[in-house]
Formats: sequence, C-alpha cells, structure tokens
Amino acid sequence: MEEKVKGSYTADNIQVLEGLDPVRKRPGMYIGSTDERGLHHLIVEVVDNAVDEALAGYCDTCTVEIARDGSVSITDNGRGIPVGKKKIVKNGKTVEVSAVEVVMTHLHAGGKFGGGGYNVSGGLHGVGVTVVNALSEWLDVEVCREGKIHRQRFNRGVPMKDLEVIGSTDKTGTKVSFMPDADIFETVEFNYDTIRTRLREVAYLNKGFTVNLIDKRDGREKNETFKFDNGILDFVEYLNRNKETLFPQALYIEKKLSDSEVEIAMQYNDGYNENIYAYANNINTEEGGTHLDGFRNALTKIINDYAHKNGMMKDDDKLSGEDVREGIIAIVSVKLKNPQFEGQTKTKLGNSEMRTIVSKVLTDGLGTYLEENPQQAKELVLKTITAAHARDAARNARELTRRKGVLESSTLPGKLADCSDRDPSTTEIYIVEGDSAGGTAKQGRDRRFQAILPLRGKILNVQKARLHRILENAEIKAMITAFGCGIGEEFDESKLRYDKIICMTDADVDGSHIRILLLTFFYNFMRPLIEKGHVYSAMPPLYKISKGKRIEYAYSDPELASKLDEMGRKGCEVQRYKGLGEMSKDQLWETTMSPEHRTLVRITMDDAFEADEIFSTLMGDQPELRRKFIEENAKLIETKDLDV
Ligand code: 0RA
Repeated sequence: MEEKVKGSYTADNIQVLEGLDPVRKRPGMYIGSTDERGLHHLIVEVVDNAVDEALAGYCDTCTVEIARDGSVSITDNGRGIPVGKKKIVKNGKTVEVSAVEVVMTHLHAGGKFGGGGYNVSGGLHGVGVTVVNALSEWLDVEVCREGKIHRQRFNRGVPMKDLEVIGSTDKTGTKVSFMPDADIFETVEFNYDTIRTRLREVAYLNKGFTVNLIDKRDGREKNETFKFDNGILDFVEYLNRNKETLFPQALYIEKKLSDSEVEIAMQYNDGYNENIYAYANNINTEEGGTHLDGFRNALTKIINDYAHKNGMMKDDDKLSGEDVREGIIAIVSVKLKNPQFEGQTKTKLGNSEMRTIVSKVLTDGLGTYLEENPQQAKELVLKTITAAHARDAARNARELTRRKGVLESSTLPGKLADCSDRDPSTTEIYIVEGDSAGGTAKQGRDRRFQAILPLRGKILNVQKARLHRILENAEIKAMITAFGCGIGEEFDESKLRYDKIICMTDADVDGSHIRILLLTFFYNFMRPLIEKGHVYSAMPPLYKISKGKRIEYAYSDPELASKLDEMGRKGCEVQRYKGLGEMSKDQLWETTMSPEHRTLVRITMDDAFEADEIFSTLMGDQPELRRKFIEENAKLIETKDLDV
C-alpha cells in the first residue's frame, strides 16, 4: 500500500474509476431524485467538500451565493483542488490532463479515499462535485493554489478547454459555480430557505466554521452568516428556545477516541417528547444506528446506576429507556474514518465500534457531570422517576379500562341525554359546547335519534398530556363511554353507538379552538372515526333576519347580503348570534339540528399528511403558532368538503 503523508497530496494519488455518462442517465442513483430535493442536494455536495477541508484543518469559511441568473456558486478557502498533471485514458488513448479535470469528470476521483480526514465529502452518495458537474448545464471551477488562479469550464460535464491560469494570488481555495441542467431537473429554481436550513445545520455541526448565504436574485436580495462557536451546544439551546428547560445550561461533551470524534449536547425540557438527532460525518442519520444505540443504552444505565447508588430508588426498581428520555433534546454527532451507511435510505450508521465509543464517552461525561452537580443530578433522577410513575399509572389506567370494560360500559355518563332509538346506523350524537347550549339542544332535539353530550369548557389538549391524565379527564371519559367504540388499539367500529358524531360549537374563535381540540382527540385516539366519515361539524347560523313575522337565517356574510336584498332591506332587523346559547330551542332545531334544514360539514382525512401537520403544529409547543393558525383558519373546516 502506498504511504500518504497528510497535506502532501499530488495529482498522482487520484484514482480514475469511471466516466460521467451513468450519472446523466440515472441521476436518481447519485442524488436521490431530480425534484427540488435533488436540486438542492447539488449545493450540499459541494459544501461537503468545503467541510472536508475544514475538518482536515485547512478551511474556515464557505460562501454560497445564488446569482441573479439563478446559478449558484460555492466558495471556500481550503487547499484548492490539486492542479498538477495526471495521466488518464481518454477514448482509448493515454493523455495528460489536470487533476482538477480528473476530479470534475471522473466518479470517485476525489483522491481522498483511504487518506487522512473524515471523508465527509460526497455526502450521501460519495461522489461529490463530479455529479454536480455532470448534472449542470455549465460549471465553472476556479482554484487558487500554488500562487495562481486556475480556471476551467464544463458544459454538461464535458470540458470546454484545458485548465488555464488566469491570474496570480497568495490565497488558496476553490470556487465552484454552476447552472443546474433544466433537462435533468424538474425545477431549477433554488429556494433560499431550503439552503438556509441545511447551511445552518452544517454550521451547527462544525463549530467555528463560518457559512455565508447570499441571494442576489432581483427583488429577493438577502444575506445571512452562520457561525456557532459552541456548535451543537448552540443547536440544542436553539431547539429548546421556546421550552421550559430543566437546567439553565445544556450539557456538552466532546472527546476524540481511537480515530473517531464524538460530540454530545443534551438538555431536558418539561415536555414529554424525546428528540435525539444523530449525525455521522455531518450526515443526519435519520434511521439511527450504532452511535444512537450507544447513546441510549448508556443514558439508561447511567441514570439507573446513579439512582440506585444514591438511594433514590429501590434496588429492584428500574427506569426504562422511555423514562430517562422523556423531555430530552440531544444531539449526538460522530466523525469517523470509514462510515458504513446502511438501511432503506442509507442513513443508518453501521460501524459497530461506535456503539462502545459513544457509550463510553457519554458514561464518562454525564457520569462526571452528575457527580459534580448533585443538585441537578437529583432533579434529573426525580424527573425520570416521575416519568416512570406516570407510565405505570397510564398502564394501569389502560388495563383498568380494558378489564372493567369501561369502553363498553353500561353506565353511560350522567350528562348524556341519550336517544331512544337503538339502531346505530341512524342515530347521532351532538357534542355541544357549554352546559347552557347543551340544555337548549336537549329541549330542541328529536329525542328518538339525537343524543346530546354537553362539554364543560375546553377539553384537554391530548397532545400535551400524558395518557393517564387523558383517561382521567371527565369530558374525554364521557365521550369514550358514550361512543362505546373504545380507543387506540382497542378501537372497534362495530361497537360505535352512533352513526354521526357532530361537533356543535359557537361560530367564534373559542368555538373553533374547542372543535380543533376535539378533532385532535379523535385523530389521536379514534382515527378511524374520521377516516370512516363519522365526524361532522354543525353549522349554526351567524345571523337572524326578521321582517314582520318573516324570519330568515344567514350562515355567512355573503348570504346575509343576498337575503337582505331578497327581502328588501327596509324594515329588516338583523341579529348577529354570538353563541348557540342565544338561540331558542326551536331556532336551534330549525337552523342547526333538523335534518331537513341543517348543513353538516363532514370532517375528512383525505389528506392525512396535511391533517397530521395541522394537528402537530397547531397543538405543539408554540402558542404563538397555534393562535395564528386559529385566527387564520377559524373557517378552515367549514370550507372543506361540504356534505349532507
Ligand atoms: C481533491 C483533493 C483535495 C481537495 C479537493 C479535491 C477539494 C475539492 C473541493 C471541492 C470544493 N472545494 C474543494 N476543496 C478541495 C486534497 C488537496 C490537497 O491534498 O492539497
């Protein structure tokens, strides 16, 4: 094997493996796809080369610029691509070309394989800048190296001329500019925010590395710089920015161990979710892998050991992995020589040594932290013990409901005014906001087939509470027993006691909030109800228009206008309903409950993804977002499919 000395790279080290044709024929194989995602991957590929230079200690800045014509350039101050001559076989003949040309036109000619550094470059697919060249209408590369500025231009991967010297310089570095090929990509329009997200992540993962992003396109001029001196520690604090954290400062551990580098940052918040992001060589290993396993195993063991050792927990009690990860936000970033990526999307780290390495680094680092900060250690252990109790309670509650058959219980909730018909294919239940509207509805309904369940105030936000609290909630319990169909895994549509579940709330912001809380509950615990079209929203009128004895109702502003025109505006009296409670029992029946006159809107889940997003952004941890959404979409559900 050839000896290579760090930094003494020459053109001869470059191995030539294959040409570019396969890349243009099957771009998806190299960059995943040719949609927006694949397009943006081009930038990532080049930036990764700059990061490689940074990891090798030669580069501290990278600038990404979107030019006015929509092309992109990536400039770094690394060593520059080698420029020396190299013999290759071209069309059956041996010729001498520059190393730059070899790198740009030959897959796997990076010359860095098996050498020093961590080989981040080439990102997911290990082919880097060559692929960018192959998939660009044109590409310009400028290299500052050995005192000179060198330049070469390619069209669709083919060099237009040999590498030429265009000036002198005392700097080093590489600038790659390219226009993605519109014949290859579905779109060639770069999105500032997409690039921004990835570049910010790169900056977080490589502390001290400066990344500039500049947009020069007309009307969109913008620029930003990302540089994080505390790297992933800043990242964790950013992710926790809107949360109540357990400790004021996140824990940061960094260690180099046998050729690998491990960085861990972690911080607990008062939520119940677990968010651990694992990276290997700057690649987000979404499918996890050995580094993540090592982290999780060690975390569980350390906290259990500490709790036992300090008499906080009985010897035979044990905290589960879920308990110790409740409310955690952590980043585990490893850098290693020969990463093995496995799994469906090649984002699962396979190197088995990383399990032990990460585990050891966390055990040392977190172990020391706990020993040195007994107060914090105690709080953390108590938090995880609370989590364990809650999980126990939830388990018990679940078993209890199962055993007692609460789900099909014969004791219906006291507040329920049930219907007399027993055929579940013709009956309906109105979930009504507030006791007073509930009372009116009970008087106004057709008691043969209409049941009424009044809810007191807002129901629990099920995305923000633990299961046992959810099952203890009176309003939720009442719905579960009234519907009779069970929840979660035990959901059984055949036991459903009503064909229609109708949410009847006031036509205001509070009402739509309550309806969204209800839908969140159904979505999380009785999803088939929505999928099978059993859930509806009632539409109470917004206005009552009276003229003499004649009374009309309007359900929207345009309808009000046209009704007024129709009735002749003179002498019309308009009443705006502020809530269901303002209507008499007859009015409520006539406008909102009678199958003959009412409008029901079926809640659909056609676009499950969209719904999921609505529910999680809406019900997540950001009250601002939630409020904004409700204000903007107070009418959203009404504008969806109109049915029956
Ligand atoms: C091959 C070998 C070396 C560096 C590079 C390529 C390189 C590629 C790109 C692409 C964008 N920026 C880049 N910077 C460097 C090693 C150079 C040496 O050993 O001197």
